[in-house]
Amino acid sequence: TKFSHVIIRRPGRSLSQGITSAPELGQPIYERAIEEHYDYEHALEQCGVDVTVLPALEEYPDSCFVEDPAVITRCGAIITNPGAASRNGEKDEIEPVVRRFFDDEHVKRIEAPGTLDGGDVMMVGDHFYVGRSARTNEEGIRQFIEILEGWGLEGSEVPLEEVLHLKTGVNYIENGNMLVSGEFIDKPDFAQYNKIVVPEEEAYGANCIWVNGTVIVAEGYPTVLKAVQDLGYKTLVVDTSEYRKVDGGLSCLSLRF
Ligand code: CIR
Repeated sequence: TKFSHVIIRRPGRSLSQGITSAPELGQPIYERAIEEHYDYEHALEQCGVDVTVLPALEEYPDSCFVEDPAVITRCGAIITNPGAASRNGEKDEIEPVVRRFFDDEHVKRIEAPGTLDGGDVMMVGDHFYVGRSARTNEEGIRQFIEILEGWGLEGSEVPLEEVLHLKTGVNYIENGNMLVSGEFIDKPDFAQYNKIVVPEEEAYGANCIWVNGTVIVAEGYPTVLKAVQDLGYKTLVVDTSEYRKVDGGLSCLSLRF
């Protein structure tokens, strides 16, 4: 795998109204969120990808989490049908951007009643694990796997019990290495990988991203950082604490392809 492109979208002031499962963390502060976003952009640039920066969309508080309305594979793009009502319209905002990179035959859509969030999709080579979650349903997964198979790729379903999205708790960092936390530590689906078990108190840190040999790790998760460095990866650390307040992390903030 080698990524050439990354798409990100600036947060808006409405980020403070984003969906959250952790209101006790308080609302994200816009000024800090913007600073963190610049740091994230610069980290990506250091990984040798071309970064497309989209403008904020105030009408969609969660729209900086561009990973959810689209999934981009090496064979084509899938515009999803996001499972949260307040986010569903984000698909129409991302589609024209994705079409700058792919022709018509290589852009497919998940259609209602199927729903799917890109945060539930984890790519491991040509295999895509798809979490069945509060956002991604059976029909969404069925359509998604059918599209993948049409391109010679494959997918499998992973039922989730505890976390929002699949990649909230499990992330593949290439070379057979997978960061696992919570309910994913003992899932048979991932038994074949070299698992790096993330301790409960650093669970948020499991959401790392691999970009062309470098692993970007969230700031404040020393066990995760050391484990990744011990595997020989170059690492970059980015503070995503404002996004954490609305359940967002490193992977959610970009589309990488
Ligand atoms: C949401 O609940 O949809 C946003 N507040 C967070 C989305 C995080 N995205 C992701 O894990 N891919």
